[in-house]
Amino acid sequence: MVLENFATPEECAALVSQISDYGREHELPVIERASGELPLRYAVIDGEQIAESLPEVVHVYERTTRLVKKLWPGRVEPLVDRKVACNVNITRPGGSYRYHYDRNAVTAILYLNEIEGGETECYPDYRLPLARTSYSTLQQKLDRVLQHRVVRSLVANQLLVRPRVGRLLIMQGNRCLHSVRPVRGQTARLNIVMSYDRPNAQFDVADDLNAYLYSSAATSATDPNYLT
Ligand SMILES: O=C(O)CCC(=O)C(=O)O
Ligand SMILES: [Fe+2]
Repeated sequence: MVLENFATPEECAALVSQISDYGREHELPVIERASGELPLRYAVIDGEQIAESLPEVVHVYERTTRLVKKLWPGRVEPLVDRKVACNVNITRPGGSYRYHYDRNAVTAILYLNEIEGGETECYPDYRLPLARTSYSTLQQKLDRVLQHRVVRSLVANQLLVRPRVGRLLIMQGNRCLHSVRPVRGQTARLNIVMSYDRPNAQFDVADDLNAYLYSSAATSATDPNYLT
């Protein structure tokens, strides 16, 4: 689902300036992970840093939460892991985000600025879920086959969401395959990524996946989205 003008241009401009100030005052690690045709290359402000220093981002998250709860009454809550629940992604020119599924059921993305490239490429309801847990080796193999460029182009219904000021994308993050195309031009792509799931949902992949997404430390060669 794509909603226009979820945040006003003035709100977005204020958020961009607060995030840019934060980025100047703190050295944000750039996270780079090679992965098939498209790497993960971005900088991120995690939810703990946001709670401490970016109250306006917290406000937007609360507003989004009210909307998401209206869409799925009684069934969704912000993730308990505050670090993961709300993030600011900063993707500089040349950066991108690999094809993946999120660990959580519902993801909302608010775009704060207009840039060249950097479209979110979505394949709604694309995954073939095998079992109750989505982390098995077999699921990984199946996901990998469906992620292949040729398979995507043959069977998938592709939706491209361009970053526009105040635009909100809401998706079933663990069912909708998605990626971010390379950012072009001179301006960094800024957005707020907000995550929801059933009340008290736990994620078995959390520790390795958090190290992979939020630190520039080396991680194991296997994909931390799966248990192997
Ligand atoms: O920035 C985007 O458009 C997508 C980011 C994303 O998929 C994620 O942070 O999990
Ligand atoms: Fe994602």
